[in-house]
Amino acid sequence: MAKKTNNSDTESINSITAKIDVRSGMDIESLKQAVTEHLFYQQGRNIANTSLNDMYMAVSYTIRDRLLQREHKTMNAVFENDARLVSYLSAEFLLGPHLGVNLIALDIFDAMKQAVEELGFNFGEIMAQEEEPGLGNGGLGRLAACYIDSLASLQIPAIGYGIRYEFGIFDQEIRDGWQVEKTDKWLRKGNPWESVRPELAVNVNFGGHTESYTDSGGKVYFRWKPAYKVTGIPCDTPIMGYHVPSCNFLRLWKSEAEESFDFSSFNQGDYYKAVDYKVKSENISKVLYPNDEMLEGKKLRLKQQYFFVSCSLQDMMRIHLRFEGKPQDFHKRWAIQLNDTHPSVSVAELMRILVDDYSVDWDTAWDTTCRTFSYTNHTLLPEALEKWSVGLFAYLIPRVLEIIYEINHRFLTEVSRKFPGDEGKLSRMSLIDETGGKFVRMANLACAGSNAINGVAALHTDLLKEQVLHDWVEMYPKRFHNVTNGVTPRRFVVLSNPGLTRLITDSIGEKWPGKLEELRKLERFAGDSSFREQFRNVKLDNKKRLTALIKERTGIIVDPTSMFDIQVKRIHEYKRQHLNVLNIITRYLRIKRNPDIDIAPRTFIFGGKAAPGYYTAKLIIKLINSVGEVVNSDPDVKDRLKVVFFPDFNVTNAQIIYPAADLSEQISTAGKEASGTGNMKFSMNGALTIGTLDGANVEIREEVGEDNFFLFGLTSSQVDEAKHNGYNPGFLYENNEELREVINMINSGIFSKGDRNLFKPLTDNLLRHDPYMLMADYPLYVACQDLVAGTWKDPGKWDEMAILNVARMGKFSSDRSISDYCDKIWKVKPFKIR
Ligand code: NBG
Repeated sequence: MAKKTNNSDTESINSITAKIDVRSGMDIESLKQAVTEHLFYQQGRNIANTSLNDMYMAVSYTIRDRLLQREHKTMNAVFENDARLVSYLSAEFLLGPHLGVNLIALDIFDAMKQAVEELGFNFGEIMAQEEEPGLGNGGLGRLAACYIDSLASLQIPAIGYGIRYEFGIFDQEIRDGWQVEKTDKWLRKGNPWESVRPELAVNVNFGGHTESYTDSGGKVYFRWKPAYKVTGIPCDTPIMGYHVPSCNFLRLWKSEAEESFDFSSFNQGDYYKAVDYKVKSENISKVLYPNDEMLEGKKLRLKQQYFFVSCSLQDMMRIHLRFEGKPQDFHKRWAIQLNDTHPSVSVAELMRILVDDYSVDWDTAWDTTCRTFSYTNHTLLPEALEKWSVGLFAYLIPRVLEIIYEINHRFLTEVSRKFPGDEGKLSRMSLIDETGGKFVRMANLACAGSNAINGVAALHTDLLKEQVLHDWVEMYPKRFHNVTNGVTPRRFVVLSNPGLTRLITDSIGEKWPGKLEELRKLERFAGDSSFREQFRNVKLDNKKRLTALIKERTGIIVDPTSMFDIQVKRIHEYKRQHLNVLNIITRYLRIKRNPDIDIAPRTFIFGGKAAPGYYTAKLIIKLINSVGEVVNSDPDVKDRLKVVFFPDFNVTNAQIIYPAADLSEQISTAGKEASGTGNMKFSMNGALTIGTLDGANVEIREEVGEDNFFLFGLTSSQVDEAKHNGYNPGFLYENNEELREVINMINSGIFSKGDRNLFKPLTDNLLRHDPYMLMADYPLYVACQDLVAGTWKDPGKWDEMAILNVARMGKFSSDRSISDYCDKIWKVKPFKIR
């Protein structure tokens, strides 16, 4: 980093200005000059009339210059060396703000901060200008974002492919305790990170019919005569590796009409039709569907999937041919990862491109396809398994459906050869579900056309193999792998938690963010009282930061010295935010019964969005807010309990929330959460977990040690067993006094201004069906929360446990996950550029 210049020293100024490079310089003077030039030449501003947003834009353009340079160098090196590339196909990338992580990756955070401050601006305010690209719903999209970060940091040449939604996940407001959705206009003020590449546009067919034709040699081919085409325009965002020279990119497709007006309709006077086509084309990339783990089955969603898949595969084929590769050698150039089934129509689309566009024979094309793809499953919930009606497929992408039928025909022949007479297997494994209506099963398509299939945590992979994909294990045992999820410590520790970062670096050196196993070296500080004290102070500062934000966003005043007990994630019945509420009410009741009871102050913080059409999830949000209103204002409570629903949980807010947690709530019904990744972000920031044996909790507990994890609840096999034996939640209610009082209290209308019906749908469901076993886990959860409260009374012990959590989180860096994918699945190696 350059030293600040001394204005009186003209000689030194001259020597520095001589070196200033506004496009690539990394010293403070170069950065200042670059920012000023962007302001003036690109934005038509000078320092005197610069708004905060102008400044943010200029700073970002300055950084983008430096990223593009590195991106070009990386791509040139890839071409020169004929490297194999990874393609991560995902309908979602929940990126979060770019500026901070890019500064950290380039190692110029402090230099830029100083540059901006010398130009007269507050750096924090400038960073706060960025509208995060919320192009994802939750864990699945955020995982994709962590993975492209790690791919770049490990120097694996890779492109992320997805959709450039004009409106990402909705912004959440809370009104009268209810969720209200607001359009996410993230592009309103422009996006300085993206480069639009119209020269690389591609067209995608929709509708129409297919026809066959014969070449001069008598060979039969098929041709798709589409009703219309939609153009995909690539919008690229550089993805910089951490402290390495490599920079990859994310290519997101924006849809446009092939031509802006259909002049034939226009000339016939049908102006409306002409414009309608334009609108319909642009609609494809207009908005992200806000459902996670719930199929909506809308036509536009299938159009989105096919659109981005076709654009991406055409683009990859173009790149492959530029290397002078043969079309059938596509798999030698590309390893494509399917992030869930959303992009799984790829299997048929690559077949279409090879067979129809490049005349590759079917068997060769199938071999190429299977060697190209691998598929990650992210859920066991049956309602999330995608299927599309055959009618819709035939209407939108008729040629693709024909190809799926042909794949299925050959595939089922193979199945019946391997399992003669097993009709059940044939019907379950068929790519077409004919058990009632006809549907294309996207998971089956992905499994049939991939060389590797993986779950996202050890338990999830085991359950997949036992349950949902059992037939596939019997058919293709070697295809199955587990790759436990991970998260990037650059965003979720270095950027989010500068205090902890400083403390760790001062103690064990600076390598750990790129080599998270190094954190083990912290173990020896767990018993060191001065380290513990510093650790505790860092946590307190982070809690104060969150306290201020809570006050700003909700008006609620919380005590930063109270225990921050936090559950932030999508709102879903299986994640059981309402179990957390039952515990809060239990504690509230104990205070009401005995106002002098010794209860250490606790602040319960929730955050998360509910799918707009998911009524029960929205009612859970209302319940949290309603309980909060009563508890927070009850004088008997004397501030010992506070309940906060933090609105609009997104990546930006998450970066403030995770570092401030004392207790992390990971309380899903065992067997339902595929992995979870929030659990990792909390632990890395020194929170202790209260959790079930579900998803990656199992492995987190293994790593941190059972003494440093608050475990409770039924195991996934106990859950199955209880259901099998006729689970009776009503009986549990009758026989547990505390539980009965809690449920009765909700039904009494105390939390709903006397309305006894408001929360009835929730309580009735718990008493009669309770599919997620809250009633069974309730006593175990409350007892475990008592243990948590007891441990909290011994701060030294608590800090020791928390430090050990941080020290033992090495496994959960997304760098480890990506290395696993490279070794087990993609067979690619890092590609070091100088
Ligand atoms: C989610 C799971 C999480 C998991 C993420 C990332 C879907 C369909 N699945 O448990 O629910 O951590 O994927 O793998 O969103």
